[in-house]
Amino acid sequence: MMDRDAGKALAAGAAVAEVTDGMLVGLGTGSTAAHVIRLLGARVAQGLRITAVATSRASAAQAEGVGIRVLDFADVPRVDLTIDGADQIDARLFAIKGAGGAMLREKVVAAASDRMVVIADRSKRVAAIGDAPVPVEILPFARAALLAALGEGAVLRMRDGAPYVTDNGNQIVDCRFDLADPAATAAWLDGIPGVLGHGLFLTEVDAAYIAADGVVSRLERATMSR
Ligand code: ABF
Repeated sequence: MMDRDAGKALAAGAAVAEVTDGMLVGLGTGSTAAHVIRLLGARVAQGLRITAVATSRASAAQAEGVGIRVLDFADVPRVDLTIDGADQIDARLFAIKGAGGAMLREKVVAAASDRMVVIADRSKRVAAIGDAPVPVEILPFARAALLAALGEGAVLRMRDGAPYVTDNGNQIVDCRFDLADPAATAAWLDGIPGVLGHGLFLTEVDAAYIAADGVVSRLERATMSR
């Protein structure tokens, strides 16, 4: 656990080095992204001038707590650089995100970002995304119909005996999909009425910093496909 946390901090440090004066930074969610916020707060205390948007209330609160000025994303048309964690990431820079429940906000912020970087310890790096649950944010009104539509293995996420509620007031269904063709799965999900978002990030990630054995390696998207 200590080793994993050290890896998260190392990857976060590599990504934070990309942040320069004047940037508007997208802040991710989760324990890896929390290192980014902590490190950015330290740089802000030393004079770095940035503003930020956060992908969750928790990250906004942490950022404000360390002196980072957080803007309302509703007022922000573009973000310079977003740094976020993932549940799985592969060499194609396909990621599964959303174990933390924030993937809808994470995706809209990523889509509005000139550059989106994933940071992770080695446990997240896989040959091909697939054996992690794909979280799907749903309209609670359509819960039963969507559970049926999302197929075998779809489980409503619970917390303290009640459905988990996202920052957007919605619910999450954790799904098990055969991801032989991730783009087809993402397109299918995107087309289901009542599905508001999902954790398949296939085009959003521009680069990843992965920490293993005290060394950070960077994966960079080779082509301009966004
Ligand atoms: C966010 O937090 C999510 O997209 C992802 O599910 C989760 C990763 O959390 P952690 O960094 O704590 O493993 O980035």
